[in-house]
Amino acid sequence: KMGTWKKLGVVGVPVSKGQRRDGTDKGPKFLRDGGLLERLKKIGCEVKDYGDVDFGYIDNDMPHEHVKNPRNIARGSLKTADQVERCLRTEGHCLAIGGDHSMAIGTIIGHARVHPDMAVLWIDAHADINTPLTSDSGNIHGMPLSFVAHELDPYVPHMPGWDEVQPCIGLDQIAWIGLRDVDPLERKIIDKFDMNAFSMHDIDLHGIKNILDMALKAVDPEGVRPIHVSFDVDALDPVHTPSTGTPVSGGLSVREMCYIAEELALTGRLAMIDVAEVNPALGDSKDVDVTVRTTIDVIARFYGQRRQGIAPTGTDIPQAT
Ligand code: B3U
Ligand code: MN
Ligand code: MN
Repeated sequence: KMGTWKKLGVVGVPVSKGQRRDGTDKGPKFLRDGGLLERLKKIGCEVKDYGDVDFGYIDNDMPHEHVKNPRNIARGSLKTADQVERCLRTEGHCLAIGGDHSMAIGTIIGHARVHPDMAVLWIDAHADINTPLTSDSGNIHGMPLSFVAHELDPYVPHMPGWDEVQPCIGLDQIAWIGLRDVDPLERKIIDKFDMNAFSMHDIDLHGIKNILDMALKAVDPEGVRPIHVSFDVDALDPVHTPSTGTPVSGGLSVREMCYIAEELALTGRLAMIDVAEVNPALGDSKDVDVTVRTTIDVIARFYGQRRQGIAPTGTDIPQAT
């Protein structure tokens, strides 16, 4: 075991146009103001802040069929990919704080340029694998996986501004944990390609330890691949992360999520973490506070903070004289 990543770069991805509600664009600010970077430094991380990706704004971004904001998302995704690639090449690890989950189009493309063999653990209530043709909502945050997977290329129509957004991973490199709101045609995709989808039902049946083992075995059987965690805070039960756009009851407990984060940290292979769908515009100030605090707590466990405590090196128990 190599231990945990201690050197990392933080990239803010202030995107909100992948879904209908304003506010996720403030996610990076609230996580920073909530003390995320200080917390990581306190647990021994060497943190470089890459700031926020400049999403700019394209006017007259008319929907393509019913898909909303296609040009803004495409351009922002490519900028995100460039920033993530630079961060990974320089720091060796990237923490991307969003932003709605369309952020992962850019983070996965950027990560795949550096580690094309990575394993993606998608921790979410939702599968986010709608294509523009299967999506009911037209919200791109429900589609990111369809744009990055080679096998789905024939199912994804051309959209204006999307020429350079190209698939970069195979479906066998992806596993979900925490699913409980999967659209019928998303299920069709999961079944057709025999994908690695672990729902809350599976967690109830097997327990979180076995499910994490199964998910890792599915995407990384040899235990050698760089790991990309895409963590949608709505994977957690809405009592823990109420300030999010599409809460679904019956989610992961903080304990289950801490277990996942602590175990993944111990692999020593975490290369990139996305944190998506914190929306500080939703709920009252208590809701925002608990959402931000819980999210930062979970993030810290991906970087080595353990519930069992960590003894300092080079400091002994003070002796009474
Ligand atoms: N599957 C639905 C709902 C949804 C997906 N992701 C979130 N909500 N957060 C859709 O719109 O594609
Ligand atoms: Mn999501
Ligand atoms: Mn979700």
